[in-house]
Amino acid sequence: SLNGLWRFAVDTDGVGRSDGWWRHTLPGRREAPVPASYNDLFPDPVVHDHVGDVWYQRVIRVPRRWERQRIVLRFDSATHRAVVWVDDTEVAAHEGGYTPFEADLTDLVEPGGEHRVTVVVDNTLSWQSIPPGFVEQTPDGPRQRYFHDFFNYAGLHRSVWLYTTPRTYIGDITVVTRLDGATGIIDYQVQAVGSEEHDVRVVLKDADGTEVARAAGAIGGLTVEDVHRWRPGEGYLYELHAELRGAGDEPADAYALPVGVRTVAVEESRFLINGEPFYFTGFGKHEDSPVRGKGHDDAFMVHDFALMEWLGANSFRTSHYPYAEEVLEYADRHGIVVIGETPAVGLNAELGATLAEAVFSTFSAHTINSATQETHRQALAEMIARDKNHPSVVIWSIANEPESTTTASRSYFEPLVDEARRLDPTRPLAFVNFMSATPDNDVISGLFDVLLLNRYYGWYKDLANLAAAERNLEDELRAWTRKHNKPIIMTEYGADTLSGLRTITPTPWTEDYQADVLAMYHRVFDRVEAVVGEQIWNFADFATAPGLLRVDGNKKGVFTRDRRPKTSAWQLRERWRARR
Ligand code: ADA
Repeated sequence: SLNGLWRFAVDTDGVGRSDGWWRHTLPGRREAPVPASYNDLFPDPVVHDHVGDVWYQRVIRVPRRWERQRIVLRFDSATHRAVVWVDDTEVAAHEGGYTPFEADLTDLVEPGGEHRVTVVVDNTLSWQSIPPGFVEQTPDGPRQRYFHDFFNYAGLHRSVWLYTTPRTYIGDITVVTRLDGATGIIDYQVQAVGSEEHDVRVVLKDADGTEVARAAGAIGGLTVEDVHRWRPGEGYLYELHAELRGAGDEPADAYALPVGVRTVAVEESRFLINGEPFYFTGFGKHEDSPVRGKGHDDAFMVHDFALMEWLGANSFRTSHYPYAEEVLEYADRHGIVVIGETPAVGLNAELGATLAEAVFSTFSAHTINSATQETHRQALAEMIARDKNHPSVVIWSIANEPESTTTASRSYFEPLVDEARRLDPTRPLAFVNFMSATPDNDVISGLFDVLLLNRYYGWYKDLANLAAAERNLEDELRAWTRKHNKPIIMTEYGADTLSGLRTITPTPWTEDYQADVLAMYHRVFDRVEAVVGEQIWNFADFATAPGLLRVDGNKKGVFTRDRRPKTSAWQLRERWRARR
């Protein structure tokens, strides 16, 4: 891994693209850790609220034994876009902040040599980016504005790798699993890249390392009798060993892929895993922690999963972007169910227009356009390419709270839905529906398999009137069921809550009010059969954008930002543990 401290500069340090800074050593004034967002590292508002380019640089040493190998530089993410140089040569450029990209350095670097890697990372959001935003020119300089409710953390907040493979190598593997009674069938496809002749061999081992099936050929199937299923709560994994063999049968490349054998299906208003009805409990989350921002951290990850386990939660949504791969690998191993989401948050022209006028005193917004659609298509394709083999992922969420009531939204989403189904015909598809959408004005839900609803009865609607909130919530859920007989997952509900604020008569912002709001929703869920899941907004308090009406971030967490429980945690623990 190339994690650790890199030289770091913001373009206001006098380091710019027009000066060709990749040809120079960055001024050594600042260093930044990778993986981490850079925003909170320095007590410097210029860095915290920076709009535009930042620079990362370090020296890499290529091991001498990598002679005649293919050498690859991999970035697990660069938010939101990056250009990479090795010495003076541009080797990669990538758009989209939450999916990986690679540069093939084979013909550029010298085994045994040292090379300078320079990365410029640009955090600017525009009408063409996913997520969308715009830059407002103010007398004090540019300010980034956007239509989503989390801070625009940026930088190299996931791992960077330098790795090697043979010249002819396994470029990709796709597995799809099926069940036929007690028998599991794993359809696989191994894609080899390179000019050398090769055969493909595939061996499947169980969790003890015992071989249970084998096959030959780039495309095929493996059959396992009495298969051990991947199940919610029990992440049983087989391992598929794919091997390329050269002309003289010598091993060329090999790759081991964990495989969970499970099926996912929607039948009327039921959501089935392995043919059995599944009820989602858990959260919408964020990659968010003090100091690191969105920087991936194994300690925070394990702690968050341990807290979810303590509560008895069985699932979460990667709101509002694909999370670090480590998170999905953990979910695979521990049987946690995931709704995977693209970074298409804030694609809401109606809301954007209202916000733009009310908060930013500017024009009406156009977040739905063909350039955004193309960026969105790429983000969707990259998410599916990265995450298709994770058994934990059971639904793709194509967007969070987009506009969904106009003909423009219909023509925007139709081709994206077709594309998602072409890329992955096996997983149910959904989008997360905004609170102003109703069964009557919505024009896109018919394209999808599951209804994901974000509703704030008792907070943005019917504040401090939980009797009205309860009636209105139930009426709305029944109306959706009448219109589309599909499973409903409440993917957001909750209330901002200041940890430590208590009252005897529940009052908004208190811990007691949050507990009452959640209890009200749960009574309704238990009465409406089509509801197959509850994911509270949010697991923990998180940092938000300046400009939205927030006090020190979004406080809808069941845990504080440093993961101390609020009162509602015990109520959830009782409910969710009893359900298991
Ligand atoms: C939206 C949005 C979330 C969020 C929430 C809130 O529904 O999907 O990102 O922060 O509102 O708390 O207002």
